[in-house]
Amino acid sequence: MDALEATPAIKQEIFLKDYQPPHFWVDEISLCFNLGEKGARVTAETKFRRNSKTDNALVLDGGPYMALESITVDGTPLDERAYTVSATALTVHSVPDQFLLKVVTKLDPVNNTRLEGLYHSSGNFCTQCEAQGFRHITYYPDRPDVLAKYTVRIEAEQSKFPVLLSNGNRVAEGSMSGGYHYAVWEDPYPKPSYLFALVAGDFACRNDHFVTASGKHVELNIYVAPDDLNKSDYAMASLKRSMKWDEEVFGLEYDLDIYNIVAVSDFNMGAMENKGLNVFNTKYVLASPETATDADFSHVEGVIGHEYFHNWTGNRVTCRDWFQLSLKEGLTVFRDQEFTSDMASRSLKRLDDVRILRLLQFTEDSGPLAHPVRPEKYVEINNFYTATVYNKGAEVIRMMHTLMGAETFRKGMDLYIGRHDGHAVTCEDFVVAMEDASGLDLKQFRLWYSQAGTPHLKVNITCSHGTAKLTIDQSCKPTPGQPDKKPYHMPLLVGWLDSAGNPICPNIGAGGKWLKESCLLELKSPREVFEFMDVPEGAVISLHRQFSAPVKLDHNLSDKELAFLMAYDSDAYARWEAAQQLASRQFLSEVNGKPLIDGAFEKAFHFALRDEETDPAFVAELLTLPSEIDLGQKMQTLDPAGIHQVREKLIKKLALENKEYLIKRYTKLNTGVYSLDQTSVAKRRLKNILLAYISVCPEGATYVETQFKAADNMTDRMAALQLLVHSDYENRQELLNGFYETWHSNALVIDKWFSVQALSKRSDTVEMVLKLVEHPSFSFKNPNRVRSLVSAFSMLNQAAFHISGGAGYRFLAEMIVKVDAYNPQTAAKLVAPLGRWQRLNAVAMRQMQESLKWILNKPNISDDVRELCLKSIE
Ligand code: B3K
Ligand code: ZN
Repeated sequence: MDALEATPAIKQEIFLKDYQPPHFWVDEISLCFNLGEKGARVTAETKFRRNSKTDNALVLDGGPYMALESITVDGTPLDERAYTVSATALTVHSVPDQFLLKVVTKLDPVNNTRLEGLYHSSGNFCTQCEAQGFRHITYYPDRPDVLAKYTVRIEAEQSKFPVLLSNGNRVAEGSMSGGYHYAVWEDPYPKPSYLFALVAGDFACRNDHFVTASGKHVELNIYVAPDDLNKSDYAMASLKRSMKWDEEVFGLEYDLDIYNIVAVSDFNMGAMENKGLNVFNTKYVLASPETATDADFSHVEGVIGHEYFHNWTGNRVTCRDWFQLSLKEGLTVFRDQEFTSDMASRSLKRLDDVRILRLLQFTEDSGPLAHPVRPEKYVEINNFYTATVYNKGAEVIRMMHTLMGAETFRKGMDLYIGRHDGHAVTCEDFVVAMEDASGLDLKQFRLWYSQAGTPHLKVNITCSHGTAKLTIDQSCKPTPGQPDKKPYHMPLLVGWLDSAGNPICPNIGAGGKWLKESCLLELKSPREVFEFMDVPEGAVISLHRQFSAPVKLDHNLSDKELAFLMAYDSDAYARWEAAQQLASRQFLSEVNGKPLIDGAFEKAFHFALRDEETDPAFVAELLTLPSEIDLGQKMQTLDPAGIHQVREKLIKKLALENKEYLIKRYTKLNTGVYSLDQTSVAKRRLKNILLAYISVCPEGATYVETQFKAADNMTDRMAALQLLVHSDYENRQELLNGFYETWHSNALVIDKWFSVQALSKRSDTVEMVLKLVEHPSFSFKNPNRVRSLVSAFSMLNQAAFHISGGAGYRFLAEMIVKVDAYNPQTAAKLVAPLGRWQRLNAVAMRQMQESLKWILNKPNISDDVRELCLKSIE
C-alpha cells in the first residue's frame, strides 16, 4: 500500500491506567443562557474547591467552536497573562484553594451541524452533552467524576421559544424587555456535566402524572412538534409503565417532581438521559398505527424505558471515567431488556436481543474494531458507544443474574445503589457489590470486562448405558492487542427432552445444578466434562438455553436431533436456534456445491408452517431463514453473491412446495381490525412472513399489491412495500412513487421509504442508492436520513454492499467524507463495514482497503473518522 498522507490526529490516546482524580471539585455552577439565532451568550459562574494540597493550575476543558468573552476570579477580571486558551483547554495559571470563576462564552448554535453541545435544529435550541459536549458550551472540568449542583437561567424571545427547559425543577419564570422571557431551573441532585441539558423552542405538550409507590406526585410532560401531539400517547403510556416496573422489580422510585421528555428531529443517537430532561430522537417517541410499525412501537417502549432506568443506573450512580461506560450502559440495556420481556413476550424479546448481538457485536468482536466491554484506551470516546459496551455489556450483567438467580441479583443491586448513590464509580465496584451480595467468587468472571473477542464452545455429547457425557472445550481467538486469552467463567444452561419431547431432569454429577427444567453448568476451564446419569433411550439434549452466555457454540447433534428440538424444545431460544442451525446446514452444503437432496430443514419447515398450537409470532421466527449476514458469519471466505443466490433459491423452493397452505394460512390471518395487542402483533408477524414466501410465487404480485393498497396500518403497508421493492413487478416504481407522494411530509415514514430501497435484494440496488442521494429529500445533515439510507445499505444489505467491482465500498467512503464535513459522530458510525475485509476475496479486500485509504488521504478528516479508519486498515 502507498504511504498515507493524512494529517496526524489532533487528539491523543487516553489510557484507563492513567486515571487520576480531578485537581478541583465543583460544588455549584450557575449558568445563564441568552439565546438568539445570531448567537448564544453563556455566563457560567462556577464554585471550585481544590482537591489536593498541590498548587496545580486550573485546567478546564473547552472546545474550539466558542469564543471566550470575559473571565474573572472572585470578581476580579484576569490579566491576559494570567491564563492561556487553546483549542482544547483554558488554563488559569494560579488560583486560590476556593474561588468563584466567572466565564462568558459566545456560541454559534445555528451553524453547529455537529449536533454536539448547544445547537439549533428545526427552529429549536437543544443540547447534547454526553460524552464531551459540555466543553463546547463553557470552560469546565468536563469529566463524569466531577459532580455539581446546577442552576440554569434561560433567556429567549417569547414568541419563537415559548418553552424553556432545563434539568430539575422550574423555580422562577417571567417576562423581560424586548419580547424576551426567562425561566430558572434548579437541579437538587449533583450531576456530571454530561447530564446537563437545555431546550428552548415551540412545542406542544402531552401532560400526565404518575404517583410513586411512596405517594409522590410526579408531573410528566412530553414535548413534541405541534402536529405530532397525536403520536405521543404510546410514549407516555410507556413512560408510566417504566416507572411502575422499576418500582416493582428494583424498588427504585423517581426522585424529582417533574420528568420532561422532548422529541427533536436532528439527533445523533436514539435518546439522552439528561437528569429530569430527556432529549429524544423523534424516532423513539412518535408512534401511531398509521405511521409506525409494530417494531417501532416496541422500540419506543424500549428506549423510553432505557432512558428512564438511567435515572438510577447512570445518573444517581454514575461513571468515574468513560472507560466505565458499560457500568451504566450494559446495566441499563439489561434493565430495558427485562422491562420489555415483562411487558411483552420474554422469549421473543430474547430472540430479538440475540439477533442484534450476533449481527452487531459478534461482527465487531471478530474484526479490527474489537475491544473489551471496558476498553483500555481511546482517542475519541464517542467511538466507544458500541454494541460491545452496550449489548455485550448487558450479556455480562445477564450472566451474573443467571449465576446467582433473580433474588440474589436484586440484593446485589440494592447493595450497589445503597453504597454508591451520589457517586461516580467503576465496573469493579459493581462486581464487588454482586460478589458481596451473593458470596460468589467472580474473580475469573471479571475477564468478561477486560478480554475482547467472542468465546467459542465446542460441545461433544456421547451416550453410553444411560450416561451422557458432555465434553466442552472453550477457546477465544486473538483480537487486536490481545493475542492470548484466558478461559472465561460462564453459565451454560442445558436441558433434556425424552423421546416424546417432554422435559426430563436426569441426575447431574458435580458442577451442575437443576433450576426447574434447565440445568446450570458453570464453565471455568478450557475443557469441562459433565455427566448426566439415567438418561432414557432416545432422549435429546437442548444446549445453550436462553442463550445463557454470549458465545458461539458448535456441537455434534444430528439433523434429526435438531429437527426434534425445533419441534418440541420448551426453551424458545434453543428451539429457534435448532431451526436456524438446520437451515444453515442446508445452505452451507448448497453454497459449497453439495446440495442436500432431502434436507431435514424442508421437512421441519413443512411441520412448523402447519403448527397452529404455537404462538404465531414464534412460528414466524421458525419460518424465517437465517439472514445472509448470519450465513456469511459461518463461512471461512465470505461469498455474498453465492449466499444470496442460494438463499433466494431455497426461499422459492419452500414457497412453491407449500404454496397452497401458505396462501390458506395467510388468507385466514389477513382478517380482523387493527389492534396493537400482543395477539394481533403476533398474527401480523406471521402473516407478513407468509406473504414474503407468497411474493415469490407466480401469483405473488396480486397478494402483495392488494395488501399494500388495503393496509390500514404501517406494519402491513411496509411489509408489502419491502416485497414490492425486492420484486420485478410491473407497477413497482409507480407504487413506490405513490408511497412517497402520500407520506412526503412525515420525516420518519420517508426514512422508511429510503431504507426499503437500500435493503432491496435487486441487482440494481447500488445504482438506485446512488440516485437516492440526489433525491431532494435526502440530506447529509440529518442523522436519521443518513442512517436510513447509508447504514441500511452498508450494514444490512450484504449482497448489494459487496457487489463485485467495489461500487458499494466507494459509495460508502464517499458518504463518510461528505457526512464528516457536517457531523463527525454520525460519519464515524458509518465506518465499521469498511473494516470487514479479512474474509473477502483478494480483489474485494484490496478495493475495501483502497476506500479506507482514500478517506484517510482526504484533508480535514475528523479525529472520530480517522481513529476508526486507521484501526480498520491495519
Ligand atoms: N447515553 C446516551 C448515549 C450518548 C452517546 C454519546 N455519543 C443514550 C443512552 O445510551 O441512553
Ligand atoms: Zn443508555
